[in-house]
Amino acid sequence: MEKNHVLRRREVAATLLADRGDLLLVTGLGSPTYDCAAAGDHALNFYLWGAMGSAVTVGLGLALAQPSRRVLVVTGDGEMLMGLGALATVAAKRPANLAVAVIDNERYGETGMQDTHTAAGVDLAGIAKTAGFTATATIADAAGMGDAVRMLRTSPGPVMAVFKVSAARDAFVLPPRDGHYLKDRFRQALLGDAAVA
Ligand SMILES: Cc1ncc(C[n+]2csc(CCOP(=O)(O)OP(=O)(O)O)c2C)c(N)n1
Ligand SMILES: [Mg+2]
Repeated sequence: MEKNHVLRRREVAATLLADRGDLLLVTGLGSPTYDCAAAGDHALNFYLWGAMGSAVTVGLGLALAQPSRRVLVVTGDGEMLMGLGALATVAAKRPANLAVAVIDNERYGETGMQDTHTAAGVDLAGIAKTAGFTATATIADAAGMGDAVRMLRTSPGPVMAVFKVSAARDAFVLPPRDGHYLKDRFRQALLGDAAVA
């Protein structure tokens, strides 16, 4: 049941991050990281270069530690499938400031475009909703983008939007890769002088 989805992942990421304000961003490894870097590197971007399956739990920890800040996790369908248990933990903690965007190309893009289970119809938004997320949506065309972005930015969380995107590949856009640098840069931008304590 392969489908040709019309949304392009780079446009989705750029739309999600336009006028981002003081949004805190966590990105899942691989292509979603490149998509967000292509939208513009930022000190409040925390890129996960590995740790497949943990993007949502990293976002959850951040959301609980910084309850007055909006936290957005942008990850892939393969990464999300590997960390499904995180959705239950998020639902149990109910962080009102946590939003999850899944860029769903129905493939493990980074490793050769093997089908993921979403290609077989597994419904990530449905899983999140049933677990206890406040609101979820699956978006497959540009008409749904505005409402989805508003939900991710402002609706009481936890919320999830799944964007069904084309499996076309985009050029690599690689942000900094040094984990210490990224962690220190993020902490400094978020905490200022308190980051050194
Ligand atoms: C534990 C672990 N298993 C496998 C990999 C290899 N790997 C890196 S990215 C990736 C695919 C990610 O797929 P998805 O999240 O859907 O991102 P896409 O590239 O499709 O946007 C895989 C299998 C890894 N880095 N770590
Ligand atoms: Mg994928």
